[in-house]
Amino acid sequence: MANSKAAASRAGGKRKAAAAPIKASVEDLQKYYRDMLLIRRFEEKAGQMYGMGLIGGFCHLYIGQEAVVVGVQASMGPLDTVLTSYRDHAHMLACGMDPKGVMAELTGRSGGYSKGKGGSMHMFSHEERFYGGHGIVGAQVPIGTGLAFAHRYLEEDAVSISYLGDGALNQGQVYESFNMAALWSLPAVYVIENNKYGMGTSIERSSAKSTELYHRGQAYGIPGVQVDGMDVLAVREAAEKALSHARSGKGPFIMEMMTYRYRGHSMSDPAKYRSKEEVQKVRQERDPIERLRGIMIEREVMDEEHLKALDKEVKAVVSEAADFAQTSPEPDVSELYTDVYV
Ligand SMILES: Cc1ncc(C[n+]2csc(CCOP(=O)(O)OP(=O)(O)O)c2C)c(N)n1
Ligand SMILES: [Mg+2]
Repeated sequence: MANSKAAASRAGGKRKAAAAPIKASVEDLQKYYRDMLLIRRFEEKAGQMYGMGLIGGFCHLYIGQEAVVVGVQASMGPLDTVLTSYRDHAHMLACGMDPKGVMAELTGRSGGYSKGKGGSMHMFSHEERFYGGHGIVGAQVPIGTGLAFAHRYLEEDAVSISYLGDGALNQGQVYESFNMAALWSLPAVYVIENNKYGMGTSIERSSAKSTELYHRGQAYGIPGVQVDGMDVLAVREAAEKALSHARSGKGPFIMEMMTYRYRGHSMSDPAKYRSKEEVQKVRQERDPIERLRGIMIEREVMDEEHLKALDKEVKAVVSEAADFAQTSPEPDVSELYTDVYV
C-alpha cells in the first residue's frame, strides 16, 4: 500500500516539478493540454446552454477535474473499458466520443448518443468502450466489476476502469464489488475522484475515521495509491502502474485522485456549503490546465501564439457541437416506444 507523499506535496502550490525532467513527449503534452481544454470549453458551453433553457433535466459539470480522465485515458489500451457516474461528459470526450453527439444528447435531439432519450446521465458507446453514465451513486461499480469479469471470461486484453466519487465509497455495493474483484483477481481499476464533497456534504462530515480513501480496499488486499489529481502527468504515471498491475493478472487496484470541482454539484446547486475563497484558491493554485500550460511555456513546448491557435480550434469544435445540438431534429414520436424495457 503506497501513499504518494510526493504527489500530495505537489498539491497546494508547493510544486517543484517544473525543474524535474518530464517523462512525456512534446506530442503527449500537447495532446493532454488539448484534451483538457476541450473538456473545459465543452462544459462551459453546456453550462451556458443550460442557463438558456436549451438543456433540460440534470447536468453535472466536471470543470476542475479534467486532469483525472485525461491522465487515466493516456495510460489505457485500445480494449480497456470505462464507466462512471452522472458527472460523465468528460469521460465520454476523453474516450473519443464525438462532441456533437454528446451535446445533442444534452439538448434531447435525435443526433444524440441515446437518440435524445437519455440526456446527460445516460449515454453509451460500445465502439469507444464507454459503458455509461449512471445516476445511482455507486451503481456503476458492480457493473464495472462485471465488465472486468467479462474481459477475463472472454480472454480479452482489457482492463475495466470504474470511476466513482468520494460519496460512493460509503455504499455497500462498492465493497461487494471489491470482494469479488479481489477474490477472482479481476482486471479492474477503481478510480476514486475525491473532490471533497458529495453534493453539499464534505468528506469530513460523511466519512468515518479518515478522509483518505485509497486504503478502502485494504480488507480485501487491494492495493491503493493516492495521486495529485490536478496534475495530468502524475495521474498518467500512477495509472500506468495501476493498469499494468490489473492487466498482468494481479487483480484489482484502487487509485484515489485528489481533485476538486469548481462548479456546484449540479446546475441547480448554489454551493453555499463552501466559501468562494476556497474555490478561488484551488483555481489559482492548482488548476490542471493552467499548470500544464505553465510547464509547456517554461519548456518551450508551445508559445503563447500556438496556445491561442489551439484555444481557437477547440472553441470551434465546441461551437460546431453546440450548433449541431440545436439544429438536430427532436426525436420522432415513434421513438417513444423503442429501446424501452418492459
Ligand atoms: C443511491 C443514491 N443515493 C443518493 C443519491 C443522490 N445523490 C446524487 S449525487 C450524490 C453525491 C455523490 O457524491 P460523490 O460520489 O462524491 O460524487 P461527485 O458528485 O462529487 O462527483 C448523491 C447523494 C443517488 N443518486 N443515489
Ligand atoms: Mg465527490
